[in-house]
Amino acid sequence: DKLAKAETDSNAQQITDAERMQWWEEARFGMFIHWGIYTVPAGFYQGKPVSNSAEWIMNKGKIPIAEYEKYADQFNPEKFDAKEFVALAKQAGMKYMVITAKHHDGFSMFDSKATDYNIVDATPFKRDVLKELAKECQKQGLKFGFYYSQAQDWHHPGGMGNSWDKTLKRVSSDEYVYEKALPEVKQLLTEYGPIAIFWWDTPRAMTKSVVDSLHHITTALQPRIITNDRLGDDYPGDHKTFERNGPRHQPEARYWELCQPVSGSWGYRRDDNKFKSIPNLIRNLIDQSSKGGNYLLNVSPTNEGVLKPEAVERMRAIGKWMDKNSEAIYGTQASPTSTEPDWGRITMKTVDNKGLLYLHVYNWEDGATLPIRLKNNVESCYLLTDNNRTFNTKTLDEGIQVHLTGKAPDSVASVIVLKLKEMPNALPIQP
Ligand code: FUL
Repeated sequence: DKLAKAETDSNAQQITDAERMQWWEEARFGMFIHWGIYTVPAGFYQGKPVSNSAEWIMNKGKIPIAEYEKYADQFNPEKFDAKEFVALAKQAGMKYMVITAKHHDGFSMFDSKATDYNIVDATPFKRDVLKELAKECQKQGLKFGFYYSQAQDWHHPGGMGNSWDKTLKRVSSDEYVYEKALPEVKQLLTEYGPIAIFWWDTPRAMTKSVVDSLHHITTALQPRIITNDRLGDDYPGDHKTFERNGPRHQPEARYWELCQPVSGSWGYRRDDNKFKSIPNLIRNLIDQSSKGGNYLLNVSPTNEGVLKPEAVERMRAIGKWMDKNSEAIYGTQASPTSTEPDWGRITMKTVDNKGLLYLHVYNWEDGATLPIRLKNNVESCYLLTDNNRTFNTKTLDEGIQVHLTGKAPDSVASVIVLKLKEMPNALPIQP
C-alpha cells in the first residue's frame, strides 16, 4: 500500500537532517494562517467579547457543541482567493505558509474523510480551502504546511479539552485518535501534494504509542517533512517553537521559530485593533534572524475570506523593506557577537571563509559610532542598498568601530555590510 511504498522510497532517498532542514533554515520568514468557523462569532458570544484569542471562543465561552456547530451554517467566505493569499505572502518576502487544518474546536478546514464536520460537508461554502492553497503554493513556489491540533478536540467525545458540554458521552482518547486524528493526518499527507511542514499543537496527554504512530506516518508519507516540537511531551521534533515573544539570547536549539500574530488574536476577532506597527514587525523579523531563528507571522482571514486592510498594508510594507534588504535576512546566521546591541541587530553569512556581517541600524545618528565587539580586520564597509556609500571603520582593542555619516537611509532599519578579512573573532561579553 501507499504507506509501505512511501517508506521504501524514504529509505532509498536517505537525506541528512541538515539537508532536509536547509531550505527552512535559509527561509527565515513564513506566513501562519489561523482560520476556522470561529470567525463567524469573531470573538463575541451572547453579545460579549470572550477570550483574547478568537479561536478559543468555544472553550472560553463554554459553548455547547450543538450550538457551536451552527456557526458552520454561516461560514461562507465567498471572497476567499487562494491566489491572492499566496501572492501576498510572496510579496511580503515569506518563503512558506502554514495553515490551521484543524484547530482545537475540532472543525476540519478541508474535505475530511474522517468526519462530516468539515468545510466541504458542513458549510454553504463547500470549498476545500486547503486544497486551493496547496495548489496555489505549488504554482507560485511557496512551501506549504499544516497546523494540526492532534490532542485537543472539543468536538469529538474522545478528544481532549471539552469539560463543559455534559451531553458529551465520553469515549477513549484512542477512539478519537484512530477514528479522526490519524486518518485526517494521513489524508492531509497524501492528497495535498508535497507538504513541507507539519505544525503539531499541543503536546498534552498524548500516549507514547499515539505520538509514535503520528510521527511515523508523517515522516513515512512525506520523508522531507519538517515538524515542530509540539507533538508529544518528549518529542523534540525538528524545531523548537516560541510563541508570541521571541528569546532574548540565541537559543541552544539549532532550529527554532517564533510565531506571532500580526494583531492581538490568532483567529479573527472583529474588535481586534492591536496591530503591531510596521517598524515593529520588520524589526521582529530582523531580531529572530539575528539570533538564528525563523519568524512565522500570523494573519487572520475574516468570515468573508479576506484579510483586514491593516494586515495587507503591513505585509506590503515588510515586502518593500525586504525588496531592498532581503539579502541580510535569507540564508543568514546568528550574530557572532552580542545579540542585542542598543543601536540595532547583526546578521551574518560566511563567504570564502570570511565573515560578512549585516548591521541593521535602527538608531542612526550622523556622526555616531557603532561599536562591534569583534577583533577583526575590515575589508570593506558600505550600505547594502548603495555600495558607493561607504563608511570609515577602525579596529581597536575594544573592537571594531563603524562611523555613521549623513541621514538614515531607512527609518526602520538601514543595513550596512561589514566585510571582514577573516572569520569573525568575538571579544568576550562585557561584564
Ligand atoms: C497555541 C494555541 O492554543 C493557540 O490557539 C494558537 O494556535 C497558538 C499558535 O498555539 O498553543
